[in-house]
Amino acid sequence: MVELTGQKVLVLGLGMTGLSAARFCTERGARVVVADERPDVDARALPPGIEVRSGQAFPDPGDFDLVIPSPGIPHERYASKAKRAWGDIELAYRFLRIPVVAVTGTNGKSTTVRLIEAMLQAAELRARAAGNVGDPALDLVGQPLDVAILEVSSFQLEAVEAFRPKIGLLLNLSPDHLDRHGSVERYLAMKARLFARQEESDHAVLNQRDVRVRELAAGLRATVHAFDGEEPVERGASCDGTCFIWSDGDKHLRVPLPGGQPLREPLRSNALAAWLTACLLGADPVRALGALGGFRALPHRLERVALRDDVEWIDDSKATNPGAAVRALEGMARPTIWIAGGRDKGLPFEELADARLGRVKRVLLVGEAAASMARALGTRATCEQTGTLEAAVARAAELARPGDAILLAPACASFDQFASFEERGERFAQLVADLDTEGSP
Ligand code: UMA
Repeated sequence: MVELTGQKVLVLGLGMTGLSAARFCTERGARVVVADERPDVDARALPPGIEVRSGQAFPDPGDFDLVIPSPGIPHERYASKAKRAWGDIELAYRFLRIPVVAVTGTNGKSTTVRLIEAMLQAAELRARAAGNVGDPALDLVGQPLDVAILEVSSFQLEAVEAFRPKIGLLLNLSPDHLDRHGSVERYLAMKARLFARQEESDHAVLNQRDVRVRELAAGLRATVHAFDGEEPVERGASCDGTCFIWSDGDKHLRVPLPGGQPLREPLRSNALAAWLTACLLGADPVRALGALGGFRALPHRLERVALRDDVEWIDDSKATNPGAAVRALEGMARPTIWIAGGRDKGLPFEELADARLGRVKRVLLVGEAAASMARALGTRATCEQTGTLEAAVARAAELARPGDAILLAPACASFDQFASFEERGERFAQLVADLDTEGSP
């Protein structure tokens, strides 16, 4: 526990994190200053007594006992001058009195934390997810819970110190956020901080199919458990099509999937990681897996938005990096028309050309990255540059035949044409719904 009473605290950024950190510290007797470079911040939700400095340069971090940066503010902006700098994840960890599960990886984090939450709740453990998934981590402090589940981004891992989750999950690693971290190596190093303080009595749950994750496993102190959607594992969880299997050496526990339905990637891997975590926390394996039956995909993550004339329209707008798009494409069961493109984040597109593209009939490219993606895909796929999402949807409707799928998996950020990946996904769903209207008598 940390004593905040009388401490001078500087909160950097007044978004979701800043608001929760400022409230948290004020309630515990700290003298809080909140700084945000935006001039038009809305400080009405802050409790009284907090000084707000907006629309100006950040104060000197050295003048404060503790600096709490929001995830969007890079390390270089405060770290060298601050006496102590802890992000909200670190602060929450120091106040939580319950086991913490922390989930990171390039893709699938939010789905996995929601799965863990649902599985633990199905096994009657009081569990709640927070962190990068939406509700700030500090909201969990003091709640009547058995387990805290935190989604942790590479941005948040820049500002941890003693953070030691009981179970740390690394779902996958592919290049992302290079504009912030500068290099793939530094991005990977940030992700690895999840495990830095773990000891042998802690657990690391790692994706055996991901080569970058496997390489990282060798240096960990925690007990390693693998999950693998295709091959058996020695210690951890695997899938034989219709059952999940929890293995420890020669001991194997098989549990049938609800409804006996096989799961497609990437849901299969995310669900394996979640189930393994629930089992390690003592949840009943059968009840935990039962939660999968009622689980709905989160919005804009491989979400089926329409099935008309036996053509499936899928919104994976959250696939904002090449790794996520590859995972989506490789899980497609139908011949696929793939809509991709948007803002190029400087990530390598070669990974797309190396993916299994056998089911891709046509690629419709939109936005700023269209030309560079077409170059990277070369002769691996037939590409058309349609410019806008509107034009891509219209063209996809023209090209689709019964039995096909149309997949929006951009591999890029949305900011060239939309405010967010959510807005892009909603626009896609709307365009598809409008096709219905246009097509009806
Ligand atoms: N600000 C500055 N100067 C800067 C940068 C930001 O003053 O240089 C100010 C902005 O004016 C703004 C505030 O800081 O008022 C915003 O802070 P923030 O960008 O850290 O956003 P929060 O609202 O605190 O949301 C953050 C996460 N945002 C980011 O990591 C960018 C949310 O993840 C997270 O849900 C939330 O904390 C709760 O934990 C979002 C995200 O995009 C969903 N995450 C990335 C991802 O998933 O890929 C990592």
